[in-house]
Amino acid sequence: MNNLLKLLIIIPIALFVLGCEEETPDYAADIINTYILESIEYMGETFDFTDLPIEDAMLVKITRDEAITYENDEDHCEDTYSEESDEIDGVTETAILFTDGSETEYSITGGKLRLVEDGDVIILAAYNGTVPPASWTDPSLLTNDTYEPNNEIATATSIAAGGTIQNHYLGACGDEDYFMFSASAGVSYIMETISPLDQFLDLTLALYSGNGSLLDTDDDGGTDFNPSLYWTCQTSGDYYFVIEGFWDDDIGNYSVSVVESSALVKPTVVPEEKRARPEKKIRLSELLFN
Ligand SMILES: [Ca+2]
Ligand SMILES: [Ca+2]
Ligand SMILES: [Ca+2]
Repeated sequence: MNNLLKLLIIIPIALFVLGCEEETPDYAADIINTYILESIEYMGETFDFTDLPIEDAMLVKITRDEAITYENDEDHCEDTYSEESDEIDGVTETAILFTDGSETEYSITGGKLRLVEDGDVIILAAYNGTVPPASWTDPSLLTNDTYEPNNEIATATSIAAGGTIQNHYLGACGDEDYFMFSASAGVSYIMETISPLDQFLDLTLALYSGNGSLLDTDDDGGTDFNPSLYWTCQTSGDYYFVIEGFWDDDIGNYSVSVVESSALVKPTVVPEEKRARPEKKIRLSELLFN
């Protein structure tokens, strides 16, 4: 066979092979992005995380070589966060293949990445913020409580004793929310909090006089794990109360109010032993890429 003939045969074959390679879709490119966990369907139950403050969020960065999950430290007390990498071997049309032999099914629905693992469905939405978010490395930065700072009497939030409800957030570890209200001698007041039961927030309340002496406290006198304090004012003036978590990892939304009570008799509060709280949320990263 002469050289020209050889070339005529080889060139089309080479072009065909190259062409095939070019046509292999780059599936990885479709999913390379940074995401925020939006919801999980776990053992048949759906958990929606769209309203979570950023300090409780889980972030996922997918690159060509790895899937990295980021989570804040568990009780948000530290300036640390966790970062867990799973090495990616390849991406097919329907699955992310990891170097340890495991794989996660995926699809892209409405611009969101939908992962399926052991029957659990994980929805990730694109995330444009910084990784890690500022509040993960600076626990003093709260993202959704406009009343901060209020961690001491001097910066207490004013609350009217007329039943106005304020929505607060018990944030970073050690967050204390101080309130100030004006009370009149002879009038009784009820201070109480309400929190969504699914947050398992266990709040406490302590009442102080204007000079900072402790007058009374309550833990679970209200509904669920919420405090409710009934108190009769002896001397007109400004009074303070502080809302805190019973546990170090109590974090979440609650509402608070102070109402004048016209009740002539102090409501009977049945003393109750401290109730055990259900185990808090599962560590989200444990559900991913395992
Ligand atoms: Ca707060
Ligand atoms: Ca505070
Ligand atoms: Ca409590």
